[in-house]
Amino acid sequence: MSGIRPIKKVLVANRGEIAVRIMRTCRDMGIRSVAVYSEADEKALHVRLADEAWPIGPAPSSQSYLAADTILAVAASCGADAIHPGYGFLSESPEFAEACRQQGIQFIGPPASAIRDMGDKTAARALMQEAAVPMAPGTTGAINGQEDALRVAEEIGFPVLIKAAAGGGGKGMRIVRSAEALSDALSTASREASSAFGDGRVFIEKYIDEPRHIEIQIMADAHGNIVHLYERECSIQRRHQKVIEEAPSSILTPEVRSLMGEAAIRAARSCGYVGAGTVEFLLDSDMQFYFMEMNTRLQVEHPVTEWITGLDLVELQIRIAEGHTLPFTQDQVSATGHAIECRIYAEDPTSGFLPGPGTLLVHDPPSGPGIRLDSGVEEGAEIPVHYDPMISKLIAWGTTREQAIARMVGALGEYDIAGVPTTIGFCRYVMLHDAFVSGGFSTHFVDDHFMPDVLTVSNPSLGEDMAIAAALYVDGHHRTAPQQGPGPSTPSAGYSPWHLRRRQREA
Ligand code: MV4
Repeated sequence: MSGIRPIKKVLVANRGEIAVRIMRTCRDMGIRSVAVYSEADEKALHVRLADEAWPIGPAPSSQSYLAADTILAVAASCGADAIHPGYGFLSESPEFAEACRQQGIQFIGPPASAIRDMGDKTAARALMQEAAVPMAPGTTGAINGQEDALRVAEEIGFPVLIKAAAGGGGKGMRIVRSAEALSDALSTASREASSAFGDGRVFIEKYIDEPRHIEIQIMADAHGNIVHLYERECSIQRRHQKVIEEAPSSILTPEVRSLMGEAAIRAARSCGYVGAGTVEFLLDSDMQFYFMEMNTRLQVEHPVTEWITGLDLVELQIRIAEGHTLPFTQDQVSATGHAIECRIYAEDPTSGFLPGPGTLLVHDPPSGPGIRLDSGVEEGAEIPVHYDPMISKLIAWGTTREQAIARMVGALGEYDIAGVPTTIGFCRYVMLHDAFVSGGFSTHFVDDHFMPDVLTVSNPSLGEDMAIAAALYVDGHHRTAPQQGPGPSTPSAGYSPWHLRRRQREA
């Protein structure tokens, strides 16, 4: 008995770029793909790209992309052997993973038990301690009242961080710098956690100041083989939303990288993990790393890992779900060059990143050597108000980090979008910033270095940024052909300060 259950038809329980991304790999593998779509997505790209498409309800996610029973009914009707949940929506619902299994449909993801264990941050800490995965000092269970909190806090020393057991992604966190502030913070955090998650349990960790966020991609088959696929640096975030990710991290030493990789593998093993997963760590200025959480899904930023390793993570997920063993060992994994991803959102960086849904009147994406664009939209599409306002992910690869940055700067300059505000100018600002270029940044980058006025037309400091960009572009880009200008009235399609200014006037 081979134990292989071939997958011939995959229902993609998601929308946007990730649904499109998954369907493309299905197509490569000769697997039929099934789209589900809400009333807001009738004309969406993921619907057009699928081999079949089924409506699942009104626009609000709760009545469509989160409607587990409806989606399972579609899976039964269309004869799908497997469901790929993408990220967000039902991807980290242990109940959904379990319901798939009970219906005889392969959930392309980990066992429900692993999702449940890693979803409870105190349970996760207990498992990590058992598995000798480094963690910030703190509790492995929930805090039991004020006295317990004070005892723990004094033992580990202030500042401490109160986190919600059911949280993750930064919701319901409180930094506490003194014993006097502890009791108020504890009740506020617990109350917030109750209303946000229906679970008021909180725990305490030593607060790591100005950390970097570095995560390890792991891949586990159902036969006990687990590999890591190196790290992604995700320190450039705003309000717990990643904006720019890269692989490899520019500051990890080979020693720390392999320690982190091994710790991530132990983390995965400790919860019986199967499939693609990510172990997030905080890295302090002394290069000590601490387990933060494990994400039990394919992540938005997976393309940077794909590019440096040459692997298709969705293909691996599907092969693993079919019961195949990993087709390579850790020794056979290698990384080449450097990849950076910019998430392009329909948000206005000059007004607090306010989402700006609307019609994508122009969508003219960049291309060229070392450029990948993962997008779920086409020109003329609506960016609906109901979902995450991400338009696309722009990924640049170079043999060196400098070349990757230069290519990204060039591509951001080429990228033409009209009709909605975008974070293109913001991403360009980051790419050109000294702190980013030098690699000396932490999770505080956006707070430390970004003020909306740096993107306005009259800001004189832009001139310096432009000089840096020009230098980078010339040094790192190694042009092979003259840049083509789109016409006499518009600037060159490559790097140009005027191009940025024109876009901002229009936005
Ligand atoms: C921390 C921390 C400092 N010390 N834990 C933010 C998301 C949530 N998963 C946990 N987070 C943090 N946990 C300790 N012990 C700082 C953060 C944090 C953060 C982490 C990664 C990226 C951006 C961040 C922004 C603010 C706080």
